[in-house]
Amino acid sequence: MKLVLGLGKTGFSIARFISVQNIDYKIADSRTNPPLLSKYTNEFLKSSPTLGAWTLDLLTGVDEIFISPGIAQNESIVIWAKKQNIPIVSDIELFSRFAKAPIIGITGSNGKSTVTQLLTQMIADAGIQVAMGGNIGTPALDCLNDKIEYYVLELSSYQLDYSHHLNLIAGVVLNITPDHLDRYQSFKHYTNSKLSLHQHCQHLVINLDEPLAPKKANAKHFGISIPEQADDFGTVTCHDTYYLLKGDDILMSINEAQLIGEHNTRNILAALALGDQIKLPITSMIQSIKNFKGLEHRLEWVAKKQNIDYYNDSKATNAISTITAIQALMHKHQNIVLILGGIAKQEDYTLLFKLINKSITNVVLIGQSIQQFEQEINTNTNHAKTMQEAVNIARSMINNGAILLSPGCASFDMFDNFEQRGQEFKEIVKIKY
Ligand code: UMA
Ligand code: ADP
Repeated sequence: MKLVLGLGKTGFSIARFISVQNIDYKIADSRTNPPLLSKYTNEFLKSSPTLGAWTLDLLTGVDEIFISPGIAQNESIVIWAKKQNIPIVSDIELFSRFAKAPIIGITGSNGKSTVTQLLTQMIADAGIQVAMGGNIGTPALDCLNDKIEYYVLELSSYQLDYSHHLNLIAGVVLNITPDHLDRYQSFKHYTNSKLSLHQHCQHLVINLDEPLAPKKANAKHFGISIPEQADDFGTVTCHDTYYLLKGDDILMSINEAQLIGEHNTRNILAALALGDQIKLPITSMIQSIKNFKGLEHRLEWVAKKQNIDYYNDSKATNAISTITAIQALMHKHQNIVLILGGIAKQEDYTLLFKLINKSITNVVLIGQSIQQFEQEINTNTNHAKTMQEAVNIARSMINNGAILLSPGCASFDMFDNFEQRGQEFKEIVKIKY
């Protein structure tokens, strides 16, 4: 008997998949009212999930556990199962056992979704049937389809922690900066979790600018400098413009891409290197880059109104992604008002505060982190209780330049999720201004 742990998107997709395979299972969630409970009981009339605090008897008769990524390794059920030597497996590993087409895995602290989406587009543009899933939103098992020729999966460290055997044709750890430190004993543990992806890949792509990712002789590399090897990807600057390179060959000017900022140049290089690992035609990949508009809520340009450009970077939920957004816009705009705050992560925000104090003239603080952030920021600062108030205040602070929503924090104190936070910002900008 299998035990499915968690009744969110992942648990639901596992239950649906293994019931089609006629595999005997039971399902449990430590929440008394998990988000997909009614959907589950409507679809699986004969199965009643065990809800509420974990109990040891859940493990009786269980030979394998399929676990949701949100369940941490220090949860009692995980500790008990490990003591009893019951294998604990992610939905990604289960997927990998059944997928008939090659799988590409993308992890990293930031940029995963952008690279996953861009690479998927590159594969589709090359006329190949491709499916995209994993941490990006669609559970991997929901993507399984015999017509698919490639799978592109965004993988979180949580998913990697429970994945012991993945068969990936290619993969990349984009970058490693502190995140999810509430879930890991230390940054080192988090780093190891990310780097565990390497053990699953036939062909590796390595970011030369990431000191924590060890260089490998047979990998394809990318980085901002001129590539040392003919097969690697990099850039060269000429008259203040970046050009993308494969070896010595100039591929395109970065100005022809719609994505902005050096971080996105890195994301593009990563996607190119992965695409090259599976032998996609370079010309087709270049066209895909030129057409790619980027993802909603990631440094998304919303509108220009009365000399002010509005950007929605609601997906920036940690310090480094807000730093990245500021650095990307600093080159375009002299005046930037930053809307910042929410539930601060357990990480060091010092570098962000330094950058703000040096380069940002006005900040509007929102959410639970107001007091914590206010003590560190010595530029002109205001508070707002709602997004509407935040935009109103930001608007009153400048006559030209940019208003950037890049909270650097989780959204749950004021919103359901980062999508709702970004959506509200965009609606206010579009309707009220
Ligand atoms: N939970 C319990 N008890 C349980 C099961 C879950 O309290 O028995 C809690 C978790 O602690 C967590 C929440 O419920 O706070 C959701 O966890 P889940 O594992 O049920 O989540 P799913 O709905 O299955 O969604 C998961 C990913 N969620 C997490 O990793 C927390 C989604 O990534 C992913 O899109 C989805 O599978 C499909 O693969 C979201 C995410 O926030 C976007 N990921 C993190 C990130 O990107 O930073 C890693
Ligand atoms: P993820 O899926 O890893 O969260 P996204 O592609 O959704 O990454 O981007 C999230 C945020 O991270 C963006 O708003 C952007 O500010 C920042 N970001 C994106 N790519 C990078 C990168 N390569 N390096 C640093 N920050 C990045």
